[in-house]
Amino acid sequence: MSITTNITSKTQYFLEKEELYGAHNYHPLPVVLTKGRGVFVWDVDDKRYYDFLSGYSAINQGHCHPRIIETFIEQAQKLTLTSRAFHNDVLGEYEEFITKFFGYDKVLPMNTGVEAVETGLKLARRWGYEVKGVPQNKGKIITCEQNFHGRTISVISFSSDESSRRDFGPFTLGFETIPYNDIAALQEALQDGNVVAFLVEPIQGEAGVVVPDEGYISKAAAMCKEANVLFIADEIQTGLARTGKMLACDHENVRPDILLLGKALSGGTMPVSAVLADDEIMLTIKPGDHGSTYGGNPIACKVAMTSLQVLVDEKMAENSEIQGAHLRKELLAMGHEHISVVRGKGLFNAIVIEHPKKDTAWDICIAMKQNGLLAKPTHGDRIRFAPPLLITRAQIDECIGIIKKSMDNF
Ligand code: IF1
Repeated sequence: MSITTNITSKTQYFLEKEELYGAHNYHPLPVVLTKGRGVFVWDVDDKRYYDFLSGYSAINQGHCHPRIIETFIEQAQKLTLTSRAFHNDVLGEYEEFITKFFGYDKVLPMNTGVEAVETGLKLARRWGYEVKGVPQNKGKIITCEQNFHGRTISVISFSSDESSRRDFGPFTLGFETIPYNDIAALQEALQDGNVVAFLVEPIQGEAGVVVPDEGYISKAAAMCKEANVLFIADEIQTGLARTGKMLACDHENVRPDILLLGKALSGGTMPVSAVLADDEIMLTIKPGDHGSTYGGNPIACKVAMTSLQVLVDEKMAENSEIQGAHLRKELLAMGHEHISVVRGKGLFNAIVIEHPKKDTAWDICIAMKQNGLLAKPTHGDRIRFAPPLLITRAQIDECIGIIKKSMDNF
């Protein structure tokens, strides 16, 4: 890539190790981090940065949140894993906590986000056959173009991203992809009586924080209800206060039939995901039908409870709403000739860079790095701005200064 200046020999040392011994499945910014606290991370040369990615929204509560870390350590010293072959004295308490928190009958605990997605898809199919009465193996799930739901073979089967799919076939059947934010396309797709579910991100993250028209999510949910089709919301990235409400679906008062959570459910400490649904759906899965070794482990359960409680106690949804609006206002006020779009909700935001040179978004991210702010480009021309949700107005203003200074060279 074009500019990779100021890389110290210490940084170089770690970059080389990864290059030599790690699979080349990522192209990270050339910064090596060693410490994090709140909205800040530090590199191996002790340079401090604002984190404007927040571990793809896993760090909503801020790096190394003291209460989350304390909970983690306390449980780690007591009991870490029982597997689900035996009961433990934390799982039930957590299940009660999270189901009451979000208002569902039941929860199914998993680890990574994509496992929650796979679980949601399995539940929808099972419900389709056992409750809706769809003929065996005819169940169909509707998904959206430009979606991102993870990287298993089934989930990439309905991806429209060529690099995620290339040479990974053959793919899983039973998915139909329609344009996002297109109510007419959904109406059409719902005509098929074998449709069991509609899987959607309330705001598309990987696509570059694509916010659908107001009313899209509520109309889509209502149409699914009408057609006896499950509305599955992937809130793995949009949920947990990121967009200014506890769930992005809350902006339109929608209660998904199946709710998928991950990432910030552990405040960035370990993979913790969850699938929430009511009994009619959840009880179609019987003992032995589905699960995972680590799903519902005592550390995960304790950490998830604290992570959710911290969001509430520290009013992170409210702060996300306020600081996000301020950030977008200031980005727009900058009126920079190379920023063609500013969009987002709460602290889930992106700008689109318009510049004759192809790698400009990457180069801007390198410049922001030199100036003390970390963000990552996607799709070549988009940069996501998603800091931890405890960021203050003064810090946002300082970051606006960094962004402006970094962009002024282009
Ligand atoms: C990568 C994006 C973010 C997600 C939604 C499920 C998952 C994700 C809505 C799967 C994961 C990640 C994973 C990371 C990059 C990333 C990402 F740019 F690709 F879209 F966050 F913005 N549903 N998102 O966003 O969760 O299994 O990873 O825990 O794969 O490189 P996971």
